[in-house]
Amino acid sequence: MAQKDQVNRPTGKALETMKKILKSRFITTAHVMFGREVEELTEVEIYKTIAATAKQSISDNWIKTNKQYAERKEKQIYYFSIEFLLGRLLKSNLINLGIEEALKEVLGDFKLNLSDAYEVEPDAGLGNGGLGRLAACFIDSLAAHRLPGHGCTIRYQYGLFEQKIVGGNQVEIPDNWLRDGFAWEYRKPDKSVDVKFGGNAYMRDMGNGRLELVHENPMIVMAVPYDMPIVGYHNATVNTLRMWNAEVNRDFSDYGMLTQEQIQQRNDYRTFVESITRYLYPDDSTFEGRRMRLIQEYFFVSAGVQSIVRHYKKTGMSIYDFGKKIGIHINDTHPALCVAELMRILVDEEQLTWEDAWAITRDTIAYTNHTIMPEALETWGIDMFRPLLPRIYMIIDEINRRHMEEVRRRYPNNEDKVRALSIIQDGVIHMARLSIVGGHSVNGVAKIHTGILKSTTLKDFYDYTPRKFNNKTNGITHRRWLMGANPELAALIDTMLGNRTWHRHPEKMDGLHDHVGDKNFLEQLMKIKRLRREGLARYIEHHNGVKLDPDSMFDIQVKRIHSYKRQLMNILHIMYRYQRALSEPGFLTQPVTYFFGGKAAPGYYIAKETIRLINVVADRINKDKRVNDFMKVIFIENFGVSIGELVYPAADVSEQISTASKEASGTGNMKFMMNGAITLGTLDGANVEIRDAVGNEHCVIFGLKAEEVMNYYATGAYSAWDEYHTNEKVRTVMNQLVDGTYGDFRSLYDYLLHANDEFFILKDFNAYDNARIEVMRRFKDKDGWARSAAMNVAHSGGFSSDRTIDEYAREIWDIHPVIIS
Ligand code: NBG
Repeated sequence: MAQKDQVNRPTGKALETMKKILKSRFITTAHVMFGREVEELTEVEIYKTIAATAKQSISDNWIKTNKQYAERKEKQIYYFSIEFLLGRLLKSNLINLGIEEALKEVLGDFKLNLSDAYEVEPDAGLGNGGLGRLAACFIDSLAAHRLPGHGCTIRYQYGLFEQKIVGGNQVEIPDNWLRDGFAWEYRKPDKSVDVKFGGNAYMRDMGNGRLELVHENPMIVMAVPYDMPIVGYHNATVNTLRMWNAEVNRDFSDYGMLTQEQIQQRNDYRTFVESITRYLYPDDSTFEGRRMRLIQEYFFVSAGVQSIVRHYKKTGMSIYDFGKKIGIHINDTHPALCVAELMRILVDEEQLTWEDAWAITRDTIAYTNHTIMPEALETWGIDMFRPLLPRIYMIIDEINRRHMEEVRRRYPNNEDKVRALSIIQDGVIHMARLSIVGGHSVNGVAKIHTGILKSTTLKDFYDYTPRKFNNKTNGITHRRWLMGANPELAALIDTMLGNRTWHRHPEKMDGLHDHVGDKNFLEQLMKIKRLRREGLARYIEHHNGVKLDPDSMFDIQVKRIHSYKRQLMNILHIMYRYQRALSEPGFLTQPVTYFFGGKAAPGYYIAKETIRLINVVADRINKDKRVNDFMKVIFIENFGVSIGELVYPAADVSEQISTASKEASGTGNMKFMMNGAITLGTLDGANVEIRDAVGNEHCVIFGLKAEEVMNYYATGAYSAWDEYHTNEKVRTVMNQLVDGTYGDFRSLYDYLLHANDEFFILKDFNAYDNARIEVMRRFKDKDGWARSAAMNVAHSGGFSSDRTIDEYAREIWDIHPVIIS
């Protein structure tokens, strides 16, 4: 078994044979797709030819996988997520197929460079941040572990906007990622389903004591699936990510006999339908364009659940076994309508009793909560919801009526409890509550987060059904974030461990622990870190026109820009150090390059002002010769998955400075750690578990603890005004926001004081200052630092999404590996 789990790369004769096959496929593909010789292909055509060549290594296994799952009647899991932030796919597919090396050599024969082709591929940016990227890591791990699990999402025509910085400000450009077509998708029009909106729904008495649903005059939207193969790592498993596209109804061509009014109606209908899957909402914590968002949610939920039931029925298994054979996972509440949609199908279409349908639905569904931020906990007003989804509303109302009966039996004469547990309250539908009541499992994404859900955010539900609650700490795929992004480090780990078992069993990376005293290993590690800093420095010089010192300490904060993530605290602290440096020559002793990267939601003023402040300060400092040998500040434009692959490996310090209790998990923290950066962070989200894994000597923790933060909120005992008046460091930099030092940033100044510093930026400022001094002190001790970097790499295996997915598979989904042969 151990032998089988070894990852072997083809060598010698096997490699030659593989190259021969790939070469002939490559040439033929160029002929078939473009009618050209390889030498005549454009850059984009080269990329597409390589992708199509790779697809030939995928398709057989894809067909086999689907067939064998169906034949063996294995339980299947469907991961519903309104976002999948995949990034580029060519490289990860080649790595998973095990043909990257061979293809590199084949291309070499044509004087072509595989890494140039990688750069041509646009990012599939169908996500905002952590939530969408987590979904992408999960489907990678499912396939790697041969688990029968698939994704379900929306095929947005435009992904998350492209960010340009113009005059320091963020400007949003539409991300037309499908412009040149998407190489990895397969349109499946024969698998389309109809999704119904609006109209009038009611129960009609059939006269024989039976009631039947009538849904009159709904607007019908055709949902067309585009399937993407999800390739397992060095195995024959190929799962599916299904992306739904909204299209006008099939019989929509006959204009012959229409009146002007009918033509107008049809045009309105077309405009509506085409808008459904046009944009990804550029906000992962608040809601804009609410009605359209709800339409998107029901659209992909209804299409997805209908197609699952249809497929399931084809296998010939009984509908009563549905919950044993199918799992539907709802990634945050956006797909929460799965609960009601599955009930609708089982009751209205499959004619099951309510009780049977309800038991099946609860067996099928499980829910992950990703935030405690109140503005991100979705609710829908009935006045908007009901006209749009009349039948779904009726079902939710009935679910809630029965649920309330149960609650009243449990807590007689306790109407406070009833209100707290009600799915519908004061004219509003609470999606998290629907998800909890309609499923068998609720999980948070890091230990501390799950603890807060139980003790605070979802306390009433935890008390009511404690057994549903569990924790699944997030993870990241080490294949993309280490083996793909940092091949030199991966090779060093291979050498040190003497085998590649860790590729499949990342927890085996902890074998590196025995080598942290090995001078040679640490030297190699530091060499690789420098190499990666040089790479990032080259990119920045090209993009930002700023020359960096690759021997300076790279201190990096990359993530969405949000007040609770406290990029503002970071830049205020840089302003503070700069100002000290100017007044105290010799104050700076350690060269540091500070990096920021991340997008702000277009309507989020404070976040956009924070970006502007960072850029104004960066510009000032980078041009100031007095401090330049010791500090530079960089804003990385358009941060996303692909730029991340360049950034994480180059970091020395990983800034994870959210207000304790607010960051559910964070996953960037894991990407940094796995590449040997030291965490500078609060005890929030998965930072807590990172600290537990490496120990206090190998990370730097500071600031208020979650309980302290929650206590301040509960008692109101904190005053930003007092902090401002009593803390000189804070006052100095705050004043610089309004005294013209950097122009006018009164909005940020007012925000901090008027919102009573809701995220404790001023309160944590001194602790942050001390922590940063401590980090620099440690960085100067080269040997100690190298040891810390090594310890972080060594203990990062537990943060692979392979571990996370195994836990979901065993503890929530009850699915098992299926060997495809
Ligand atoms: C985000 C959290 C992160 C977490 C990711 C993935 C939402 C709603 N939540 O802390 O803010 O890492 O989810 O779980 O996007």
